[in-house]
Amino acid sequence: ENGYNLWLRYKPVNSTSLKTEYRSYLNQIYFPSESDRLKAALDELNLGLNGLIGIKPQLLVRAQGSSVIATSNKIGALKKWVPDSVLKKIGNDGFVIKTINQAGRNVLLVTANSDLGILYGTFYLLKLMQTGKTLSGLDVVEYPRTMVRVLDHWDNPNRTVERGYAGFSIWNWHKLPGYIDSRYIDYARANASVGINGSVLNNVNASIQMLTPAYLVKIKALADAFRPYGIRVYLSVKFDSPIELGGLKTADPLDPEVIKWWKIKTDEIYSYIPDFGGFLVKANSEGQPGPQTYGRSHADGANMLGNALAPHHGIVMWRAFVYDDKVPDDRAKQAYNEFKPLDGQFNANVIIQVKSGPIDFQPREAFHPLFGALPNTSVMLELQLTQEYLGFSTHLVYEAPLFKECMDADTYRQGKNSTVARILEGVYNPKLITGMAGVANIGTDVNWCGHPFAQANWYAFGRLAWNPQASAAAIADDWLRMTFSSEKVFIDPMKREMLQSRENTVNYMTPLGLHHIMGASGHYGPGPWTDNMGRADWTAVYYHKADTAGIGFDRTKSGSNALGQYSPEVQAYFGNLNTCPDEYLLWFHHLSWQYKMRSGKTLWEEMVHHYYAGADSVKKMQQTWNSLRPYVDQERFSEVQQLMAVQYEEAIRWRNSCVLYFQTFSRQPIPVGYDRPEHDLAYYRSLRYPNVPGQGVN
Ligand code: BDP
Repeated sequence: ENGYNLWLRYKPVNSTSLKTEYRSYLNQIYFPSESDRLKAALDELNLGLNGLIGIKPQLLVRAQGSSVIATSNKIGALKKWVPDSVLKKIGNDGFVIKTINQAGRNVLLVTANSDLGILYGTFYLLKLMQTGKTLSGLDVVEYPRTMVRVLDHWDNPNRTVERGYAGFSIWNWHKLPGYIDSRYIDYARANASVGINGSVLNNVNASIQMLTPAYLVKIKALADAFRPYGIRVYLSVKFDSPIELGGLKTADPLDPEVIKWWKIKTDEIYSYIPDFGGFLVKANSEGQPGPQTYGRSHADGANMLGNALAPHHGIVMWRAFVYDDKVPDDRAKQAYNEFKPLDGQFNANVIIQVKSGPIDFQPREAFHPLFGALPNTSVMLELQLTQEYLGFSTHLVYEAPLFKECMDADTYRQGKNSTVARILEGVYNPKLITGMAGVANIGTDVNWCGHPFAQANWYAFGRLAWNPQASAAAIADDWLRMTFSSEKVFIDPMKREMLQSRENTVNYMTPLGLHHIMGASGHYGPGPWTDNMGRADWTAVYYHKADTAGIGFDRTKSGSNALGQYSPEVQAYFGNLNTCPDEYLLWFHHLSWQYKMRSGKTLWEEMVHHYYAGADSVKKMQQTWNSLRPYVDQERFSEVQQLMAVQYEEAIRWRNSCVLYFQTFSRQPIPVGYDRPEHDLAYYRSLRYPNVPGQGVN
């Protein structure tokens, strides 16, 4: 196995009793499939059942037999089992799966309001069988808690991928529109299986080429291929397109010519793609043009595009990832400062896309202060699946715990328990659009994501966008069963490793709240010494602020007071050294090397301890993996084994580099009991990574 089939492998069910049960339900089914979407669902069911239990079900012409899979207007007498209140609750995308005992006979019912709901319900049913669940006594009511569930591809027209570590872009622009690679269909299947309903095809550092007719026909071809799977396409657009593409003198969002240009361009896009999703915009950030270039606000810019999209029901996803080194303030504060005053000024079809933390997808950040601070504005969460700051596709890092840490954070903006997740679900303002975006980790590698375990991050993103309350452990459990094996002796230890993997990486990279100390530009290995990047906020020293007195970024009142952007409860929690968790210590505080930690160790000793524990835990993970050889196919076993060996080497390198570098400030010995680094600091500083993939703008 090479990993191509992701979590949709449909391997034969081992248990005889389950096999018998599944067959008894699914031998004969009523599954009307007059639309492309329903055909896609039925094809998937056939594929799955063939693999899982070796049958091709007989299709009935009426709502009878032991399985009925149809929209609620086609289920005849079974309708009485599905109250209108439930149908209302599941909305357009949800579904119901119920085992009904009717006149002594069990009937499996999958129903929904729409064909899309049936597609999602079919994937759910297949998941139940893939994970070895009984189909008896089911009473499932599922519906997504967010509306816009999109992957953001940072793919360029030349097929390079910014921060992409899985080969080249899967969009073969040259062969489109004539050639539809079967990979596009498998991509759409995988997305639909977890409820992802949109795909932003190109990099936020956008090329204007995407808006040219030559590309629009290609984009239309992708949109047509994805449509049966409920996936809409979106485009990242460059704010200056009216100048660069349209030949206008300005891109001022209030200029009538500019307004007209975008309206005509938008209408043109919809003439190709009637269900086009809308635009994603990175404006006035990292050199990208934006409305501020013309003295206008983010709201002016976003609303202008929103007006062009509104007649077609499209949306604007406007990114809050803005910072400017000309602003003489903590980078962590800038997005809040720019967006908070604009609350309530955005059009109804504009949603602000906010990264999990205020810096940039670090292994650990405090949650972004904009969550909860914009009660009258639609806000979506942007997560990064591609492991830009997490060891690329060589390190095994299951990101769901990182995502959950942000989503479970309590903003206190609407009282206790107003978590980021609840804000994302639109609990506090039902008028708003809701959504989640994941920066994709997908490329041309045969296993899609570069590392066999990186697929889990794509999977987990979809599951969490569907239900932000889902647990990282339950998602890992399902993914492992479907991707590798359902054997308990495999699942238990490997799930533990997955759940621990992010913390391991934090430990050997950025423990105790450290951040942004990776190698310059490439963002792969350690670079705590980086101090010369042309602008301070791209260096490492800006963030760790180590000196002989201590280390850490003081974001309390005595420092940048970024903490002041949170609710009073959160300020009190992080601001007080008695309550601030160790994990966030140096994110918010600058402390002396002698500072006494809860463990009784000094800060220096504690830091060293974390670096060593992080590297050791990778060794332990290798041992676990080696012990699981009997449960994994040879090819993937060996791939993961090799990658873990690289990860271990890298973890040691991170550890030694950081410990030796910070030691130049702490002037303390490495405590006894820890191995001495093999080389001196000069050696680690001299190391280079040639040909780092996925280079970006900074
Ligand atoms: C950073 C990346 C950069 C992206 C930027 C963004 O280093 O390549 O362009 O984020 O999100 O993480 O726009």
